[in-house]
Amino acid sequence: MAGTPFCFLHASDFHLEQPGTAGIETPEPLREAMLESPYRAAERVVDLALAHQAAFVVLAGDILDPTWTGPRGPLFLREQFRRLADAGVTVYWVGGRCDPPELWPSLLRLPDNVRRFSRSRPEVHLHEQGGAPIARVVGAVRHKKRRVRPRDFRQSPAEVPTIAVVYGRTDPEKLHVEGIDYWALGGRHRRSTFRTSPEVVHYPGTPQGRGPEEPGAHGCTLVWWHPERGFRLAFFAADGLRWQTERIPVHSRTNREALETLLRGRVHALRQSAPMVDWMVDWVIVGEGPLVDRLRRGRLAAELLEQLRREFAQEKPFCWSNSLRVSQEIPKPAETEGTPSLRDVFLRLVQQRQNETETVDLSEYAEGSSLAGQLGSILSVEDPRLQNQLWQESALLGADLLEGEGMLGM
Ligand SMILES: [Mn+2]
Repeated sequence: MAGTPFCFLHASDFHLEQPGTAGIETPEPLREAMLESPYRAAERVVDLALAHQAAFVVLAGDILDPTWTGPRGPLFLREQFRRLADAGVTVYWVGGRCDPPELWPSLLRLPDNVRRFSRSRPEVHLHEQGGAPIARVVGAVRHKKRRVRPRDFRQSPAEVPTIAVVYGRTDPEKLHVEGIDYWALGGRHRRSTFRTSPEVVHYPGTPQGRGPEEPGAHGCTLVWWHPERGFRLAFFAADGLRWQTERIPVHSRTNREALETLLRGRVHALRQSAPMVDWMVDWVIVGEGPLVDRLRRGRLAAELLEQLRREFAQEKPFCWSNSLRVSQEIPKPAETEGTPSLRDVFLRLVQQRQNETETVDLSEYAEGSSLAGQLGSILSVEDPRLQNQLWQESALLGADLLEGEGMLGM
């Protein structure tokens, strides 16, 4: 392919209407940061486009739902579009589930640098720079009743690369049609690249995680195109607040002081890895031993959580410990020779029973009791999810209760 090298920015799912989630104990400054986080992330995306002199920005849907943001959302976005307009950057915006063109307030005119796609049949824009075309951008709004039809996007071959902007779930395997070199997708909150050759199939994900189910860094993608090298994608973080689940392994001799040191060390490591972001951390302690037992059932977990919050949520960057719990994985019996401990016998039984898929039926234990009739329905568990939970809880309880059994024999 001939043509001029250029760079563009690919982003989606700003969801300005969705603040992050925070527990009731979250301190005020962090709650404030959480409410603002989608806006700050969107602003950083624009900063990145300007800093890297992107030729254009591609927005692949779910940018904002104006009915939920109120006037603030569209006003903010118009301001960001203006910043791009001042630098001569065009915005190609395809609507998704929450931002169909008809929801945009008609009183608020979009700046001229914004091209909104408004039809469900693909429209083609030729992007020019200095009077010469450098890229083709093809886009269509989501059709409410049907999945994306890749063949609708088919284009005749061109001298310049062609970028298709599409919102929604699609089968990445099917995104292979004549004349499309880059599928700029939106609607998935997790960043994912399905293919980089022969064409690129990429979701940049949301620029801001909203809760523990969206952990790790979030941002947008800067894409460089070169006539010989094709597309090169680079991730840039835009989030100001980051969720993380940190697993801390302990063993049977780990004591409280050692655990505190491990936790502190991990906080420092997180802060060092991204000094500009605030962290929301869920701690999971993995392992077994007396300490784990105390964490599971005593006051210790609450005390440690309190301590972490006092120590690391006073100054920026914040590291707020959202929760601290013990992993719910059932321990394995020890592989020792000789007479196994009662705990190991119990754990082996658990392993055996887990592989069987029978209904858990405890009604025989209630036989002869006056409550048998009333209890009948809860003593026989058929729901597989509930059954699993029951197994897990009872296995953990048993393992913990038998933990110190060696002592009894002494
Ligand atoms: Mn979305």
